[in-house]
Amino acid sequence: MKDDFSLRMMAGQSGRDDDGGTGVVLKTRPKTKKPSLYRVLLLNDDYTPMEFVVHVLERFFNKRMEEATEIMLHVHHHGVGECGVFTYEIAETKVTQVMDFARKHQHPLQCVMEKK
Ligand code: TYC
Repeated sequence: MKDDFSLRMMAGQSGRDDDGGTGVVLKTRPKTKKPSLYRVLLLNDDYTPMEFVVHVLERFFNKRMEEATEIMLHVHHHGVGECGVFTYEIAETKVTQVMDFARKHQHPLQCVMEKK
């Protein structure tokens, strides 16, 4: 197993003068790459009660009643709406939690995720 120092050297992250000899020292930094983000969306349907959707937004997306109601009405009128933006694993967990909760209450509510 390579140690952190060896891995940094192999990745060109020595922190030494790297500019090819002009005398200007530009330090290289270990790369920290931002995770991809995913929107979690609710889809409209004709049967799920509005109050249930508001409750889902409060319970799983930490929305206050006012914002939850706005999002629910947006979905009701436009067919789809954003509940939040998360990293892959969190988004996947939210989708599973909402789908399990809707199924348990026998509502056809659909929740999906899409890459930003
Ligand atoms: N259209 C539903 C109704 O009239 C309400 C609803 C809103 C359902 C948002 C799903 O994601 C949804 N009862």
